[in-house]
Amino acid sequence: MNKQYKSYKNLIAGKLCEAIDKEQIEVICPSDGEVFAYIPKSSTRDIDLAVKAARHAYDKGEWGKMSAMERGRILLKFSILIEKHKSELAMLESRDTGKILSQAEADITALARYFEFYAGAADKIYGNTIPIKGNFLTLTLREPHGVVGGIIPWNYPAQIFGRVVGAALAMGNSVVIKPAEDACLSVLRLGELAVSAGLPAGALNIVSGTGEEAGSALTKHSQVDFFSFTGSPITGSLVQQAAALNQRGVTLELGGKSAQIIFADADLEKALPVIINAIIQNSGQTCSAGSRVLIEQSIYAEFSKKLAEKFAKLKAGPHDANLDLGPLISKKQLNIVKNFISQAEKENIELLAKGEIIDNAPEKGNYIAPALYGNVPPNSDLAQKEIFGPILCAFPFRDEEHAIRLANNSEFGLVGAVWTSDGARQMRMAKAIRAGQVYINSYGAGGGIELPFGGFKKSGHGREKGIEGLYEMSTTKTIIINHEN
Ligand code: TXE
Repeated sequence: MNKQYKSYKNLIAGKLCEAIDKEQIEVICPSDGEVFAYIPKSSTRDIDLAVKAARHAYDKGEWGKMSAMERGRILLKFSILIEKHKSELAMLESRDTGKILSQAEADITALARYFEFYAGAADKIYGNTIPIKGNFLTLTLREPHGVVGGIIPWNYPAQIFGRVVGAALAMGNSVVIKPAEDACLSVLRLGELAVSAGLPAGALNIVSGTGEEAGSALTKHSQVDFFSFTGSPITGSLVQQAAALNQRGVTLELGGKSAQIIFADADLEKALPVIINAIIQNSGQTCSAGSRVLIEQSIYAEFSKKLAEKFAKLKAGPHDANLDLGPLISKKQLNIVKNFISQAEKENIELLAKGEIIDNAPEKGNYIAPALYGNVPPNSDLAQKEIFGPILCAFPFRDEEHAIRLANNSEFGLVGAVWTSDGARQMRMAKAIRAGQVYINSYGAGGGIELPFGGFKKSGHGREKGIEGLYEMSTTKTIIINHEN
């Protein structure tokens, strides 16, 4: 281990600590391939300690007894503290994930907003009274699950931390987070800030390590009451199976292959940059990336040419070089994307345009040039699989019915977009698209903190963000009072 690099620590029971076995994982910068920090490589024993701390905080500690108003106040302090450390956190997130600095800054703004939003909502979640016949009064209470285990990925560590932890803590749960081994420095740093914000010991625990060891130990732990997972469908199934052994609930957010549908009557100039940004944002490593563009036949040639011209000018380089895209997270992800490109070449899928990697990009960085493919066969892997890279597939469509069929021809269903000036068509299309969020004449909503988010089909189940995110982090208790004399 090189002493000049910072060793980050787990947060367990309010204390920053190394893994019990003192093992560490090297943190590699995606821009230059160099090690620049270390994180704990935690084992089952560390996870067990964290779950016990969370259990104690919820069952017997200060956290479990705290009023919703007090919880909200602490979360607001945390939000303000995040804002104060915004540039430090953004730089850390950018270097750790490879995302361009402006994206990392937007992510930290969204992170602070999650805590602000859920701080305000903490004491505004009510139960109901239900009329039933006879001498009964029936009440429902919304209660926290207890201990929530959150497994978060590397593409948006800070934002996903915000949506999971903000909602879980606001509802009164205690939390154990296992962030991704590929990028989690912002999350570990947030553990330090949470202590400064006055979060009671054990309310939030953060334990880094591999998915196979620490992640799996968390999902199998019998003392965790509910899980939130964001990641791949394969791992999502493992998490769901492990949770099922203890009959625990899970929200799963498993990515997508989202379609952006553009009709001839749309404002094409307005749509163009939005459509491009929806796929190059975070170098395409976004669950809600708009990775398919469906273009009405009559404007296919003209619009795909315009897209191609813009694509050819896109530049990829280091995270801090102020370009359009940064590197991909890892060599593993780079190989996944390269394999899709080689397969597209073998299948002679039409390459309409390719951006560039700047000349002086470090050789050991994980760079990939953004690419636009045209007339993509609808059942090819390029059209069907989540690539998680800056690769956009274009398809022509004949009419509304054809556009809907193509859009829904996917095992995923996370997000969709429709570009048209016809109001009735906007609604028809929005209702027909099988996805959790549908944008009309836009894409993305600055993190969409207030908006329910989640998938249909293989994109997962359960909803995060907004007030629905709070409901997921709670359960209903019904109290039936017999007031007969
Ligand atoms: O994901 P994993 P990976 C997709 C994307 C990407 C692919 C693979 O297509 O190319 O998944 O990425 C933890 N028990 N998404 O391999 O394995 C792991 O440590 C419990 C989409 O990184 O799903 C990390 O914290 N946990 C996605 C988290 O799961 C386990 C974001 C995600 O890793 C585990 C990321 C196990 N057995 C990738 N194995 C999105 N929806 O945005 C791993 N983990």
